[in-house]
Amino acid sequence: MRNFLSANDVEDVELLAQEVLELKKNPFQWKALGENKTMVLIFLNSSLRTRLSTQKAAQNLGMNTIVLNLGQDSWNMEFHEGAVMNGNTAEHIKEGAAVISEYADMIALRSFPTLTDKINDYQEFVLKQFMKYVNVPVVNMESATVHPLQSLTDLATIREFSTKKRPKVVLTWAPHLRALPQCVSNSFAQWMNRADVDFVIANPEGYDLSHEFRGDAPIFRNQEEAFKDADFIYAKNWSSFEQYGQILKTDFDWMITEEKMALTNHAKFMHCLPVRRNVVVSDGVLDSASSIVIQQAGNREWAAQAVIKRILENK
Ligand code: AN0
Ligand code: CP
Repeated sequence: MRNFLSANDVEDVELLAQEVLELKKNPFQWKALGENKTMVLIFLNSSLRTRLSTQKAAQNLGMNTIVLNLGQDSWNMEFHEGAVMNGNTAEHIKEGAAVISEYADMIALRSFPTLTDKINDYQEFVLKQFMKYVNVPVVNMESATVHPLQSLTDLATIREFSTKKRPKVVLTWAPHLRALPQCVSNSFAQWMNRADVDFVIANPEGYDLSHEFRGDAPIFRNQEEAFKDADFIYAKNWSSFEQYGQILKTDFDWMITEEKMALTNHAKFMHCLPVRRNVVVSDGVLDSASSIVIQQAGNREWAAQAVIKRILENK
């Protein structure tokens, strides 16, 4: 593998998820692989899990890590070709990406969508501009449309906790006060559609994800109906794709509650975190034994390690 930008860089998602769980058993076995190599992690947005787990993963493989909060500790970067840089951007991505490549053997990038410019976002403008000028392998730490390190983690976690070969997995929209990206949900759908699971989506009218990612997964407008016989409930808020970046539903009746979880087949509750308690999901669910959000977040380390290892090995 040269880059890890989305599920499209992975031939067999189930095989990679197995590698994640294997690495978890013996994380320091490959310490020599990354010796004297440096990973630069670039953040254009906030992060807790991705920031810590990706650094640890690289360090477990013997790499050195440097974190750069772009625009905060460095100059504001210009991404547009031919820009007259008389505004507040001081450095162009042409030099920026090339210079970072001089110091890095691998680069990881987080850059959220604008949620105002649908065309730019869904063309992955920032990531593509970056890829044009970078000279080393790149790991996507959440871009405008996907979050593949999260989705690989999610698949590995489902395999770890599943008692069935083909569990029923429900991706459900949940309420939120802010307009959030579609990335986690797009990406989860893309990975689940390629995995050996029975996958359905529940979301209110106006919140259908892009067909590019949801594929032919059944969509339920009735959340409670979707929950029947579910083995995994994966909750996430996203803003509308159709009415791009808008919040269309402001009440909380899609919040995940214990009553709704009782409709499932003793399902495990999953969320990528951070999560707003008693908005997205009730305390009762999050604090119950059915919630595996902490174990899920823990698996981010092994997922990142499986990806970085494959890139270091170039296979
Ligand atoms: C981000 C999102 O929804 O994409 C990051 C999640 C991993 N979440 C928030 O902005 C709250
Ligand atoms: N789930 C996740 O990516 O969390 P952070 O935004 O904190 O990295």
